[in-house]
Amino acid sequence: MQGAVLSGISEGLSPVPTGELVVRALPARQRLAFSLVVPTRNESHNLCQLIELLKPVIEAEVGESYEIIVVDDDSPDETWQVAAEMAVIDPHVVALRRMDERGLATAVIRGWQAARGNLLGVIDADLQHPPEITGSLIAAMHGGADLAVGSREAEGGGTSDWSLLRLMISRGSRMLGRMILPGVLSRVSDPMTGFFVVRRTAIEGVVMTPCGYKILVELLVRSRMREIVEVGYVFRSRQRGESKASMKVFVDYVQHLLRLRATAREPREALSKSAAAK
Ligand SMILES: Nc1nc2c(ncn2[C@@H]2O[C@H](COP(=O)(O)OP(=O)(O)OP(=O)(O)O)[C@@H](O)[C@H]2O)c(=O)[nH]1
Ligand SMILES: [Mg+2]
Repeated sequence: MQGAVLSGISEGLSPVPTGELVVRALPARQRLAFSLVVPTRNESHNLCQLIELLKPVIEAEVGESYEIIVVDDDSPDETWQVAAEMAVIDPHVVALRRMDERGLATAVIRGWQAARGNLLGVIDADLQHPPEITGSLIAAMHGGADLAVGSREAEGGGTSDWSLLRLMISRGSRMLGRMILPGVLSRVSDPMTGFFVVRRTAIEGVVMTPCGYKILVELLVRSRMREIVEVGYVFRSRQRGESKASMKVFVDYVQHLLRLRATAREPREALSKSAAAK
């Protein structure tokens, strides 16, 4: 793995990539069909169930050619330990424990940097994203899309039991995003979703600088998405563990939008040094 250093390595844990937030090209012989990143912070009660539900769904689409990469930010409840124990017995599970970095969006990119998949996905650990929809997202990618988005706004989508306040914040965030980045965020009905699959080649070599939670917004601005497909899903209520969503998430989001608007016209393409050297 390029640019990786060993950090917090113990049995079952894999090295955490460091340096710029860029997904590099991989030789074809090393690649898998699909890598799914699960970012975690205090999700020890949800992780095993999630992975058990995901595996048959993914295997129905790609057989054995996949990995599920848990990226935990050194959770006090030791989610990283649960992931590491699974990684020891299951070759499809990869566990990363981040010691020096924090935040959902960077955790996802670190996971993708460690990933070998031609298709790269992300799903929340708390079962709010229905695992079975992962199969529909992969199938949409097999149909040729560059991005398959799990959407709460598309047909069949929705939110289960959100309070009026949460609904208003979510709708307001979407409207704000469309005002600040009109051409980009209107390409999908639910740019705030954290449940999607992207083609590796669409993001290879693109330096990302996300802040906070909203990684899809970053991708829509910086990467090369031709065909985008949406799959409706109902965002379930959290059964176990605590939410990490807060007002700070909203403030980070607004800052992120403004920064993306300032830099969107000059996307920073980082040619992989190794690719350039070849
Ligand atoms: N690695 C990492 N994962 C995080 C961080 N913050 C949240 N997560 C994970 O990202 C996913 C989404 O976070 P949630 O707290 O569920 O956010 P949410 O779904 O908007 O809020 P709820 O509906 O209240 O659950 C979950 O799997 C979290 O464990 C973080 O700082 N680092
Ligand atoms: Mg959640």
